Amino acid sequence: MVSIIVTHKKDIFYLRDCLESIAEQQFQDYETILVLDHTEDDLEEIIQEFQKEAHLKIYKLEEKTGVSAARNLGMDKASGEYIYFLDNDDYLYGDAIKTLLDVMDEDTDMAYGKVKHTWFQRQAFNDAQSDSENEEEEEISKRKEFLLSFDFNDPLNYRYERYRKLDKITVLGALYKKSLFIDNNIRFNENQTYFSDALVVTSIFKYAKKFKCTEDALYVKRHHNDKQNNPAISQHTKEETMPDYFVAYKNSYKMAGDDKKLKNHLNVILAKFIVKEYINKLRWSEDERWKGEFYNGIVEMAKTIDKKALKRKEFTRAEKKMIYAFIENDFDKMQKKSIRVLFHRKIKKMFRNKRVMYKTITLYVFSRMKLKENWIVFESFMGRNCSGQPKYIYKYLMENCGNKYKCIWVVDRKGVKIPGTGYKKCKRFGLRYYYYMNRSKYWVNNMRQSLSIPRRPETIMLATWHGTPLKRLVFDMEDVHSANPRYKDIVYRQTREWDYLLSDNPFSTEKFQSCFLFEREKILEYGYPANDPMYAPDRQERAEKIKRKMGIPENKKVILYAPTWRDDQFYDKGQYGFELDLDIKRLEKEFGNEYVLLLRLHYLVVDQLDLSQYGDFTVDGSSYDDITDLYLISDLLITDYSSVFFDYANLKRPVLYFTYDLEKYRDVLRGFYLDMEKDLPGPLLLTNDEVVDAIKNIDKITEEYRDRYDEFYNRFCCVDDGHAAQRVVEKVFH
Ligand code: C2G
Repeated sequence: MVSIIVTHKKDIFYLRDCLESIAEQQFQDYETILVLDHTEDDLEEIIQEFQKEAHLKIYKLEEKTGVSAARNLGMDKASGEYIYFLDNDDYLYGDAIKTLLDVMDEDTDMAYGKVKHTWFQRQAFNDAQSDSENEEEEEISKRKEFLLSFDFNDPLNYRYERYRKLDKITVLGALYKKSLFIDNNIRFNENQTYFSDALVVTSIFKYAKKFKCTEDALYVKRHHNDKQNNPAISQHTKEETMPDYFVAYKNSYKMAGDDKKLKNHLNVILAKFIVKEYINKLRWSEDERWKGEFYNGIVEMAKTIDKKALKRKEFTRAEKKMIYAFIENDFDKMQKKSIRVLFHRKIKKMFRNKRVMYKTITLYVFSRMKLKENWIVFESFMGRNCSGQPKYIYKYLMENCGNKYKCIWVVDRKGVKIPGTGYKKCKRFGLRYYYYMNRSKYWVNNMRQSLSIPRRPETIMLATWHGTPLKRLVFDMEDVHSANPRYKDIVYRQTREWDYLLSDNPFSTEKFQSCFLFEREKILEYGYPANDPMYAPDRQERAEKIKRKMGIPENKKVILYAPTWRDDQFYDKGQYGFELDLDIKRLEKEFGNEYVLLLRLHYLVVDQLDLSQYGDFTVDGSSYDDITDLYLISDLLITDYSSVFFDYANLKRPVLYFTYDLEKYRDVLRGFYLDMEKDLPGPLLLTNDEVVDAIKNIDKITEEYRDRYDEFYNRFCCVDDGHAAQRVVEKVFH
């Protein structure tokens, strides 16, 4: 009854989710037409696996290539009464097909579901979706109300929201009667690589007599978050796609015929393209075609614009004038108007957004001042404290270089303590921050720097990073579950600004190259300055002093619990929650006489722990600025997937892993570089019982893990020797 048309060229990794989602449809009267477009993937295994389950029928493109040709072939081969297009990197949620069929009746030509965008693989999406379904109920009913206010017999009304940009128009997410395509000879233009959906959708809008829609049939459209290695079609450059843009627009316009409403929509799409996208290309692109060939192409299309179609609130007066200049084919006027539009926008943005204002001031004022050769800006953990590698590099400079350097610390609030004297502080993203950053020759940062600071060519950035990676990072991650979806792209741009990257061991050196797509020559495998104190001759006395300062009795041993953050427990961008699974009451009962428990949550976790109920047994270490101090005073570390244990191992003290959510963390959220079961210097403990047991038998465990610990130490702590800061300073600062 239904033919699901899936086209495949590459990305076998994504295809599994796609086919699985089809196989799990309860509705069984369908076929999956899988059209292979000269793929180099070895699909034998996956085809065998899904042959029956997903009712596969395989066809190959012979002479032709491209999504359009593949979809056309799929339509030719489809035997169903209905067709549904599904890209090989997307998937269905729940019983999408049946849900669509249920709303169809005799004379309905198509039924729209909802297209939902995601950066997640299917399992994570499903989890998140079912979690949010209950919570969102209220919102859903509101949306439904809104939808119901539309005239359902007019497809454009419902689709209007999505019918705004040519590259947003899609045939996906809807079930069509095949006869709609055949009777009206609707096919994808095989000469087009991009935007071939536009003409098809315009034709559908023109010919479909009756349509239905349901919010409950979800098509999940997956973004590719790895623009560098694996670009999706929509991530190709504008310059590449422009020729197809013209073809798609013109053909769609022609197809609209005398349908005024459709024509108006197309006009608005073009006008928006001019004032939102073309204008930036004209201003910033070095490609001359934006002033020649592409300009002419747009003029050609703009001739059809009906000025009345623009009479909406969507365009400002200046924008309209710019569009009119296109209609009149007056390049000079258009350019002048475009400058005005951009100027208005910039001013508006500056008053709305302080950072834009400061950036502009930096560009026009600060960057014209002289560069300060001896200024160094330090930032650790986004200004949260003075710790990590930046702190120990700074300390070394203070102790060994006299007044040669002026050090500036970036802080995110008042009260961040900085050791020593003679330093300056500036608030992160304040005007002085822009000033110091722009004028200083050196930047030292243990995380990724903000891209909003205009950087001079002479600036030298030392990226120290903040740990040997256990969890897969950036380009080694297949999926990104963190809150910012443009993650990979942003990291790529940030890491291009790094002149040096510090590494603690050969393992990190190797991983940093792949996870940041980073050059070996710029990596300094010098060890971590923050680990220097662990080799200091006076480390014992230091530890006693810190213990006293924190009010921990001398006769008590210290268990440091330092877990990491969880990608799926977030409130907002960069703000994570934490659910404490460790049974503190129980630990207190068992070990209260001998130990104190020092709790240290990750810096991304904003939850505060209320420890008042545990009395003296617990000590709150979360707000303590420097974790190196906490390492020094603890006798035992409990962690999970945090890279703290790589640093801690320098002390050769026991480490336990409380990995109650190992499977989820490894398989869904992140994935690891190491084999957690084989490579770690301590046992994985899944329950509180096991934790209690392990602490009781800590001497036995130490004995058991001695060889593994030595191996681990030799592999990961082999560079640290107490002199990392010195090596770094001698290399980087001249
Ligand atoms: N950290 C801390 N307290 C914790 C956990 C971590 O102070 N409870 C600090 C430590 O300095 C640690 C660093 O943050 O070395 C990194 O911690 P991870 O938990 O490993 O987390 P993440 O920030 O994701 O960094 O290559 C390293 C990775 O990027 C991991």
